[in-house]
Amino acid sequence: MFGQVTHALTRSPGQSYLQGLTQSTDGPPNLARTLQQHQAYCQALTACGVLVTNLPADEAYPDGCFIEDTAIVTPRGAIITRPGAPSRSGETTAVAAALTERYAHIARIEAPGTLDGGDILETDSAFIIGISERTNAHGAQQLQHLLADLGYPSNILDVRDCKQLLHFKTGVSAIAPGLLVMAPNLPDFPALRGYEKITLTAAEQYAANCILVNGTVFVPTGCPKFIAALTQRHLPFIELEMSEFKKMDGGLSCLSLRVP
Ligand code: CIR
Repeated sequence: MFGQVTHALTRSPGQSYLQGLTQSTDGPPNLARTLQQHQAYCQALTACGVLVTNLPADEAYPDGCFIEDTAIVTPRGAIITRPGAPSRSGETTAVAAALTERYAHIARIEAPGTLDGGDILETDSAFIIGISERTNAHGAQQLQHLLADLGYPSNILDVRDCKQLLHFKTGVSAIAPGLLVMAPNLPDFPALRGYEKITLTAAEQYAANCILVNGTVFVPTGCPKFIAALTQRHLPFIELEMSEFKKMDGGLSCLSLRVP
């Protein structure tokens, strides 16, 4: 079943969270609220039947809670990434150790490739890999080969001209078989044709990064038009306050590695 999740890895934000990378102009995050929002996110996963393993914070990695960027996990194997931001490269060590308990074989993106999990969209029929400021062509091609070894088709596209996108999935998510939710200005990429699309308003475009967990769509608060579109399609949803993660350019997908 598409969007099925049995187990998720998350990582607590640490005291150093405020020193993380961001281009947001929303101001500095409040650490207490960040921890509350992270806890609510983990509780929502649990409420949807997911077994959550929360890794402890490592103060050396202010962006460590955005754990999605460190690995690609599939039912057939896991791939450790090589994050494009130098300050984040060491985040993979603890994640690789945690995944070793679950996967017999773990592949890796190697230099000169760089790749962030936030650039990898998994739909019900394919993986779509975005080349961004974080994921380069080497990384994208390596991942395409590694996914092919596991029997998964994939496409590569380039989002570097989309200046408002940190990662490909900042602008698009798959929320049901054949259904995408998209930011308003995303180009008409051939790889995205053939999907039904919910196109968000500019005011709600932060919700273009959302996740499907065992039939429930996780949505950031403050998106009534998106909620109306989900309701019209009889898609269950949970709203989560994400203000303190938005301030650090993070969204709902970034906070977990979801193992099918
Ligand atoms: C960063 O700039 O790397 C973090 N502050 C935010 C990462 C968000 N990750 C994601 O969208 N997958």
